[in-house]
Amino acid sequence: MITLYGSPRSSAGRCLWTLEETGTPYTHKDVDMRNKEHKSAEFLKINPNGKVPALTDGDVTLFESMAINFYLADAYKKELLGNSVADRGLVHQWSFWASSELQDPIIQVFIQKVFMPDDKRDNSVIEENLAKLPALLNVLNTSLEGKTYLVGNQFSLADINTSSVASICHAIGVDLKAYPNISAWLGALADRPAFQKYQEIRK
Ligand SMILES: N[C@@H](CCC(=O)N[C@@H](CS)C(=O)NCC(=O)O)C(=O)O
Repeated sequence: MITLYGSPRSSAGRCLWTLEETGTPYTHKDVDMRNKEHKSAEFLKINPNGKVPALTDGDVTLFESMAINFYLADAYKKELLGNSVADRGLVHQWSFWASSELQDPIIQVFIQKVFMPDDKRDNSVIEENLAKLPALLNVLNTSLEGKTYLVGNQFSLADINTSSVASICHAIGVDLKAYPNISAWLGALADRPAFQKYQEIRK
């Protein structure tokens, strides 16, 4: 049986969405980060980084949300990996791009705006990282021109992994109306039944 650890409002959210897309039964265990459950000896056995998400599935134990998503797709819904060698390359490309290029500036702003108390907030970090976003969002917006999905005209992990990062823009006050293809893509993804089930878990 699969167990996914972590709040749906954390990086575990993209794994919960993927689990819903696969239709595979699973157990969800929230991890109480306010009470430092993610640093407990018990949880550190599952993820020695002391972070969520983590996944166990029989003998398999994994951390890193996008690696978990690749495992889930490979094990339970292969079409999410892309249907050709070229498409699988592109699914990896977008997932690595989202985690290594797009995510950091968005999270830097998120930390300052959402977690930092007013007296500790560093506006220079916010400005510096907001300034990086137009170039990145333009790459994504242009790549989505005339397309419903990022890769091969078919829903894949590229959409889950990339949109789960891009959508954090809403929480940091970046108006995605300036990027109409991204807005339309996020809207179409939000209509997916599996996404809506994941949203129910978030409530
Ligand atoms: N690259 C990791 C990031 C994991 C991560 O930073 N998770 C946050 C919650 S979104 C966390 O557990 N933070 C607790 C900490 O850093 O102590 C992934 O995608 O799984």
